[in-house]
Amino acid sequence: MEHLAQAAKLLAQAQRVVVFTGAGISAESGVPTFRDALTGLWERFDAQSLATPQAFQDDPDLVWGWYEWRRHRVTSVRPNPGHEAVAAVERHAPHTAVITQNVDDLHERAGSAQPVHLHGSLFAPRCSLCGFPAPLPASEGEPDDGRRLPPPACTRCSGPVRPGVVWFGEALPESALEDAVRAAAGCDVLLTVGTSGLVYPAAEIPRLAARSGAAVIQVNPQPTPLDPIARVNLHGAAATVLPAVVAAAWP
Ligand code: BJW
Ligand code: ZN
Repeated sequence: MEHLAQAAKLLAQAQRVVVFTGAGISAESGVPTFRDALTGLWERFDAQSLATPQAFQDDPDLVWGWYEWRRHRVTSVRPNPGHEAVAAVERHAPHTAVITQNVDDLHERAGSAQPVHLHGSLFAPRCSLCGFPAPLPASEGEPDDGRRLPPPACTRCSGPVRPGVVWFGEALPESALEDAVRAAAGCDVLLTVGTSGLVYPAAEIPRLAARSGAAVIQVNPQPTPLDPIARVNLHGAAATVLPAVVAAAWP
């Protein structure tokens, strides 16, 4: 409780806030975290190997099938009180930037104005050869667990369409990374929620804020490598802890 009150006070007094989120914020909506993303029949694969350009080149049907299955899962779930609390922070503290590593759209659906997506989106496929944006395939219901699906062909060059996400070894979208760096370097408080803090360069964002003098507040049920830089560590689930912090900051 003492920690929660300290976090609430820091937030209420801040002029500029950054909320930095990872897969943990969507866990309670029913979206598995990245490290738990291979459930059911996908369990025999390794997420870190599938989320690579090499995997798509070697087996496009496998990778496209995995992402279509995940896109349908996200479409069928709803934002949770954690996402709603983030949108509430934006309403109370008008100079708030939401920076997410998530490829789902749950921040938008909870009312966040313009979350910055560092790792792209499940909803913005594009051609893997020429980069031309591709329409989302018409929904035929949830693809079977573990089912391969051939990617659609690009309408401009017939190349295979790929998910609009950032895979390991790929550069992050330049303007998203610039926005994130600028916001982190200029904020008074950075609230990091539900991220393992293991994947770079995104994991540099809370570290940059701390080096620039911001107070870092972390919400995570588990210890992470960000523990040492956090001024306040709130050990708990986002959907419980975030609404409590918001209620205490703006009673
Ligand atoms: C809860 C909860 C609840 C549970 N409430 N919390 C420096 C050092 C070492 C390596 C590198 C480095 N710099 C770059 C690298 C290489 C690599 C990297 O970081 N590797 C590490 C694994 C070591 N980085 C890259 O390759 C990046 N690109 C790059 O560097 O390019 C260089 C380049 C420059 C110029 C030209 C060309 C190249 C790209 C990284 C892209 C990452 N993409 C992914 C996949 C996206 C698509 C998809 O989803 O399939 O993004 S990987 C995956 O990890 C995904 C996530 O956004 C990201 C972060 O994961 P996140 O969100 O932290 O989730 P989890 O699952 O790890 O953790 C969940 C957390 O939630 C846990 O802590 C739980 O406890 C918690 N939790 N329930 C609150 N209810
Ligand atoms: Zn093309």
